[in-house]
Amino acid sequence: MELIDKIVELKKEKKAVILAHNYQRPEIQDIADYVGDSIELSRKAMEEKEAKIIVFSAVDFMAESAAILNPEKKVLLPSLGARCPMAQMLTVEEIKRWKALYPLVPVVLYVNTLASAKAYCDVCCTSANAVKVIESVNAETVLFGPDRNLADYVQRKTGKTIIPIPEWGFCPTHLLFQPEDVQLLKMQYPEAVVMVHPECTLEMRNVADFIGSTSQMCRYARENNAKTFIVATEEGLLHRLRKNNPEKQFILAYEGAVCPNMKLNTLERLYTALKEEKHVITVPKAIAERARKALEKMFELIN
Ligand code: 5XR
Ligand code: SF4
Repeated sequence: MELIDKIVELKKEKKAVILAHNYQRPEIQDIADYVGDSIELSRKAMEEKEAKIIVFSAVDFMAESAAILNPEKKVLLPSLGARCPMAQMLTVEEIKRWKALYPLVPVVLYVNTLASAKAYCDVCCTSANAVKVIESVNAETVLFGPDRNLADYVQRKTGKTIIPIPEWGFCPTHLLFQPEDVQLLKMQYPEAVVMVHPECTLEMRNVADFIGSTSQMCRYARENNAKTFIVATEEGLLHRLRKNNPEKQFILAYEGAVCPNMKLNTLERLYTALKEEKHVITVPKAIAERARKALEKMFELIN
């Protein structure tokens, strides 16, 4: 039996749902019940009342959020090594240090943080709703982490003072994009629309026709009449974009834009994870409760 058939069979037998982030390998996206960004997927998990097991094919912090929002389900991460380096950049000690410096300033954290960090913030946001969340926060100055580029993007959009914590946080994959590459591609495809993720540098954001998260890029590409798109985000999203828009052309703005952490999840590891019910992602109750409040506050502000 083929590996894919084995996974489908096991999935039924165990009442499992497979969720894949937009940056997962094509073969994983194809076998998944849902493909999306981490919050879309966590919400899907909440809707799947019958499911006992959630295989969350993504990185550590995303599986943690799913576990926090779905405490009665078993959340499995196919590869334990799939950890987001940006999430590691903001420790609880660092947050406490900034809070001590600015005791009256609210802390907004990007969901790309560990649950332990989320437990120390007022509200979370994703790259899709960061601007809306910051606008809704009743303060002109906000502590924001860990992504410095997203912080800068939100500051420009909202006019509020955003203090990045740490001062230097970044996504190593999105930092790889350079405007020179886009300029060359534009000579070849002058009509192309340029979509850039807000985790990219300001120089990259300056050459964008559209700046948005993975879910926003999907919507934009569907609704926009352009035939060709130059895309500055992790290459996995291009599989989804091409699949959903077969008549359009998508070009990755830099060939090497791969998140190696996301790619640690393979079909083989997903199969083993489902079969052996590993690696179970759990969050200590006290932390989970506080992190859950920050996530729920985000849902409140954006609805
Ligand atoms: O960089 C990421 O990890 C992906 C992403 C996205 O656009 O999907 O930035 N994730 C955030 O939006 C967090 C929520 O899903
Ligand atoms: Fe983390 Fe960047 Fe990979 Fe997303 S793409 S999981 S932010 S390293």
